[in-house]
Amino acid sequence: MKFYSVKMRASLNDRHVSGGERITTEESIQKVVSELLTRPKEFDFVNIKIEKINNIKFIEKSLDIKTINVKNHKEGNEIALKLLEEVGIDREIAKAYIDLLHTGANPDRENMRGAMIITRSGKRVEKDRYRGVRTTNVDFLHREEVKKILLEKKYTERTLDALALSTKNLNHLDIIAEYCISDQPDYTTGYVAVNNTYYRINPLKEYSNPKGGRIYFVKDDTDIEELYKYLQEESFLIKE
Ligand code: PML
Repeated sequence: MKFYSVKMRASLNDRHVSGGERITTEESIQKVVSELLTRPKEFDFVNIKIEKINNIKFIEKSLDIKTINVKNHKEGNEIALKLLEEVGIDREIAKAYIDLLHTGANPDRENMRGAMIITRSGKRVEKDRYRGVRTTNVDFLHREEVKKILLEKKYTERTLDALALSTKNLNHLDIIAEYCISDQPDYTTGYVAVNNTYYRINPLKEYSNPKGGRIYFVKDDTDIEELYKYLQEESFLIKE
């Protein structure tokens, strides 16, 4: 079977307003393009890129999801730090970078476009502190079925996309953990992905905070070039 990557990004007045990506079969390209085009509420520019994937790989199963409801984002972050400590990430190191993410992690103290990469010993190693690294080219083989199951459990489409992304991340042996909060001011549920589990922590950030992003915690001897190639170029479908 042939698979295609379909990517959409829309902007208004030169500001990014919406984006999305799918991996789909040849027969479903039109349907997927139409669906993606319903995402931006308003735009003056939209770019749709469709590319054939020559070497698709499969991941058998997505991370398990566990939801942790807490009183407030401070309690949520305490739990996040404990989960990270359990896989050997130093509490002070994790806290310093998490605080940075909540207050703007690029050199202008705005959001980065992609993720920070932090080694276990605390070095910040992404190649560009504005761009960060972006995990792309991942989707569920049966996206609509997985989406239905997640929505029935009162999760959101954001969970679906984030679960795919973090499943690809943790499939790489050098990524020990991921921490994520949305950059949407009203979306306060975040997650920590560790030990094959996507811990959905609600809330993980303060309501109305426009800052957000992702941190990938990696082994000290990670080959950064190879990691970028894996995250940005290799294509994966998650079977279930
Ligand atoms: C969830 O609801 O499971 C958390 C999703 C966080 C998504 C962050 C983002 O990509 O905006």
